[in-house]
Amino acid sequence: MNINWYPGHMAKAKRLISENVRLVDIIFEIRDARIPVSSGNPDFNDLFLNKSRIIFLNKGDLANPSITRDWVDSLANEEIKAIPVNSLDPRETNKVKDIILKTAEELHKDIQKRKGIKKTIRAMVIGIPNVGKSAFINGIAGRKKAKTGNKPGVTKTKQWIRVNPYVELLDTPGLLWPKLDNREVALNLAYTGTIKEEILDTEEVVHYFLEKAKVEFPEVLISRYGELDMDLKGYEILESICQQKGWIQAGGLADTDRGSRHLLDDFQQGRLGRLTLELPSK
Ligand SMILES: Nc1nc2c(ncn2[C@@H]2O[C@H](COP(=O)(O)OP(=O)(O)OP(=O)(O)O)[C@@H](O)[C@H]2O)c(=O)[nH]1
Ligand SMILES: [Mg+2]
Repeated sequence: MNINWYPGHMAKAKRLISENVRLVDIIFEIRDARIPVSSGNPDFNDLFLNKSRIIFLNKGDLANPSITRDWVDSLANEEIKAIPVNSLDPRETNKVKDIILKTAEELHKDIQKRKGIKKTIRAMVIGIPNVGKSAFINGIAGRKKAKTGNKPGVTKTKQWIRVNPYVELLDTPGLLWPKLDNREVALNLAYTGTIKEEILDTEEVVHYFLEKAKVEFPEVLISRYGELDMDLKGYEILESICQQKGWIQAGGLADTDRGSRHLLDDFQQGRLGRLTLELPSK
């Protein structure tokens, strides 16, 4: 795939984040629970060296819940605190808010004890594009303060949002992987909608998605699209799906352009069920 991964506004986003690191007490990293590895930008490790960090596995409602629990355990083994969440469900964001306020209160008291000042605790919310940073902040703050949207690149600049009298969250623009020489990571980011649709070859992306699906979760394809021959190649399965669904061009050929967009949307909206694409290593 030939994709311009790192456009100018990414360099700008990175600068903005690194300039603000010193202003914050803690980092909240938002990842996608369906791809907990691919959605963690390796740049963050350098940018946030020595800062305490909590990872939120967002879009938990779209991921396989038992694999999400495995991820939380596996990250805990590496001494990384990870918390699954669905940012669109107020019951879940309220629970997360309690955890955040408790952590902030501890920090607040600690700073007061050491320095004798009542300091506002500031957390920077970071993550790759479209992972749900702004939705997460809105969930925690309990109102629609940060603009969200179902495409990458919605948040263009930083924005502080107050959660309570002594806690503030900083919304930041999504930061893509610096370079994407790992094809599997690139594809995972394409499947989940991190990369702008306009610069993707959707049919190629869906071909690879079907190559994976036919091995790892064929029953999901069959239950959504009907009987399919899993010995076929990904793009041939796409053609069969188009035929079954009646996505046909004039002349009777499969409309794979339309079909691939439907299929990607079905996955992204959870209509294929709760699917996690990356497993923790045992
Ligand atoms: N199903 C589900 N959708 C979510 C969740 N969190 C966010 N979304 C959706 O994901 C899309 C992206 O959310 P945003 O909050 O705009 O993402 P962002 O990380 O701020 O994106 P940028 O600002 O573009 O980097 C929106 O359509 C949200 O409604 C979640 O937990 N579950
Ligand atoms: Mg945003």
